[in-house]
Amino acid sequence: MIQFSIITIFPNMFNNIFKYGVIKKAIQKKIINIKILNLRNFSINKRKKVDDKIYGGGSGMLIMFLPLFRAVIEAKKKQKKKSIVIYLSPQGKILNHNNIKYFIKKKNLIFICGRYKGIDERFIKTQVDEEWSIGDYILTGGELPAMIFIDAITRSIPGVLNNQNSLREESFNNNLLDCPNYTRPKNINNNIVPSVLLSGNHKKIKKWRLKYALKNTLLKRPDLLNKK
Ligand code: 4FM
Repeated sequence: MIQFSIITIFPNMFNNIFKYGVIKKAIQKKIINIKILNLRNFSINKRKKVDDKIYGGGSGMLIMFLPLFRAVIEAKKKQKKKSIVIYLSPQGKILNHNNIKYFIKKKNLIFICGRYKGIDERFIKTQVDEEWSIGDYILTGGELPAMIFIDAITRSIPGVLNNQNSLREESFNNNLLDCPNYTRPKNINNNIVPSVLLSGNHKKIKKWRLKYALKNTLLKRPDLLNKK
């Protein structure tokens, strides 16, 4: 079981996202559990304030140390195994399919979702174990990245996907894109499914798929071939 905890000022953003498909099943099978913590509940201010102006001036607000610190203590409570505190920001290490595997071995992942201009540097320095990013662009907050992390990690946990899907995944682990895939009907405006895929010859089909995976990768993502 992997415990995911999310610390956010917008807990309602997560109301529906985990109720579908593979993630829903993983929760039902108790392979993962997701806990949402509302940062405002950890404010010591009677107005539930969690942000303040930035020292040195300039526009925008910063999330304060103390509410984050208190929320992390709550997220770590009752967890016997070591927790990892992850701050999601554009300054983090960029997530890719290879480093997803590192996360599936963890027991308790705590995601800090920043908003406004970010969070107090002293929280990053003393409380954050790892800083991660989903890509080189700026979002309005860390909530969508937290959803993306949980989605991508969960589908990689053994037993979450069926065998067929996990085999497909292996090709991306190899730094290759998938080959083209087809379903019924065989003929759409004279655009016909490659005959080898209808042949039933599994050896030939495997060879065809590898060939077209290589072709796809060369045409669409040549940078992936350099890694091979
Ligand atoms: C934007 C967090 C500014 C902190 C955000 C600041 C992001 C990303 C992201 C919002 N998170 N990958 N890209 N977060 O943009 O993970 Cl200061």
